[in-house]
Amino acid sequence: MVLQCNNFEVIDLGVMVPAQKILDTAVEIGADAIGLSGLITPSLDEMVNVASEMQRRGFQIPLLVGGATTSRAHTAVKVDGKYDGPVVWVKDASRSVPTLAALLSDSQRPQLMADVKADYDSLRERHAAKHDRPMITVRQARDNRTPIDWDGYEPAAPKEPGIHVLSGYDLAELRDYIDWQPFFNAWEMKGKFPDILHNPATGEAARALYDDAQAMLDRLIAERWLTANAVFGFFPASAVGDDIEVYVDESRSEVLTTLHNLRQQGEHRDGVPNRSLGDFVAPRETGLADHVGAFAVTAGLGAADRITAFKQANDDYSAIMLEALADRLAEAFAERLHQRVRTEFWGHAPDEELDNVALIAEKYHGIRPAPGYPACPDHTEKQTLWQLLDVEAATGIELTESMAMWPGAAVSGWYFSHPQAQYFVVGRLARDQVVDYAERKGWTLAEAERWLSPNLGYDPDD
Ligand code: B12
Repeated sequence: MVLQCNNFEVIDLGVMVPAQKILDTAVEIGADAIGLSGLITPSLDEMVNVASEMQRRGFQIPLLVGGATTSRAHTAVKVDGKYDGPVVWVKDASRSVPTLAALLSDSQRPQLMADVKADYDSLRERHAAKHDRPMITVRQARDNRTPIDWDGYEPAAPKEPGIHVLSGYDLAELRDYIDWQPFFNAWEMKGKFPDILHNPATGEAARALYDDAQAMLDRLIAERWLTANAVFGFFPASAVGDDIEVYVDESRSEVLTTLHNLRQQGEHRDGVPNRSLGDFVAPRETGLADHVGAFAVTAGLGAADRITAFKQANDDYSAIMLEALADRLAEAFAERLHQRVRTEFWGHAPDEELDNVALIAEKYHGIRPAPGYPACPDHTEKQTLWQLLDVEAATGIELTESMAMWPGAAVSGWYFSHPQAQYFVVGRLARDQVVDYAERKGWTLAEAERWLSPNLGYDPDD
């Protein structure tokens, strides 16, 4: 949109577009440049594939890379080497105009590419040095697990066990749970909410945006533009090593499925554990009757058609606004549902009373990590979640081949109730853990290295 506003003609091919279609279209229309955007890490691999295909087919035009999950480092290390033409990571949409203008100008391109090359060379060097940082073996990491005293611990039994579906959830209720900070981030407005509304420099623009958002929320709730659905459930479970066994029923005699977890392997200071999500469920040998929860929510059903309609009417502003609000409502739904899970459905914190500020600051017991987030970076665990809750049939949320959810305004994850459960970053993995993980998942090592590629602490080609 920013490029279009600056007189570039942009052909938007949409989401989840195969490399072949992108490249065929580029040839067909004589494109001057190709741009790729990535939200979650599996799309990073696809970018590498597109770059390789551009090389194979003899392209020479620039390839621009952007989106939340991309980085200069990834572009330098993984994408740049695959294609001899210019490959440039663009920090945000506003940078796309000067960057593309320079790339298409014979006089400016050499300087830009010299700067990019120097920058990427130094990033590649730094990346290689990162592999030298000390790591411990997976066995040592397991010996340094989160210290939880299971003696005398009484896991909370879910008040309402089994699987629950909530269809057509009340959007007016979810509105109060919106975290407005990411909304302003999405519009690239810098500053903290709610102070941003009163900032002398940007307050007026921020207030106008906020007012427009409230007006659209009023309409979309009254006219039922969006449908919010959720499915969630609680299952008898035990930790076995780093993994979590989920049982068919409370007799715990038959395993229904296994949730696979990764463990931090960086060398930590004394007293700092090497965490894994498996630490937060009672180990099988304790004999404790613990549970784990799973959920998937969306507030985006119905959004796509309306967004297309806004775009067709050349109302890009409303299109972005609706998308941003659907995303906020999905996140608000995840927050509200987790609150209800803690106080009602699982009920491990029945007396909790927190306002929205305290909820956003996560001042509660228990966590809801989502596959793809730093504590559980393996996106493929969503497949297990989809099977466990029959997510698509229950809610209409589809899981694509590259582990994205459709509609886009969707969140899925796990519930842990232990008071010591906390978020953390798994970070880099050594080969011993990847080999072990591949075995547990029934993958080849190459498959494991592909799905875990953003976390590898070594070069698989070495
Ligand atoms: C908003 C958000 C969401 C929203 C909306 C998602 C959506 N449909 O867009 C919700 C709450 C629904 C969500 C859900 C999920 N999310 Co999310 N989400 C974010 C968040 C907070 C912001 C992303 C965003 O929209 N930014 C605003 C936009 C405008 O910025 P942007 O994407 O960076 O793009 C700008 C530039 O990069 C540039 N740009 C973008 N593309 C291109 C392309 C070109 C060619 C150019 C020139 C420029 C350019 O222009 C844009 C404007 O300046 C990020 C964290 C973060 N701070 O980035 C996590 C993040 C992207 N999410 C993440 C994850 C894991 C998920 C989930 C998988 C979690 C889950 N299991 O439920 C789901 C996946 C949803 C799906 N549909 O599959 C991870 C991804 C990391 C990873 N390992 O894959 C992130 C990075 C969080 C994190 N730190 O772990 N998410």
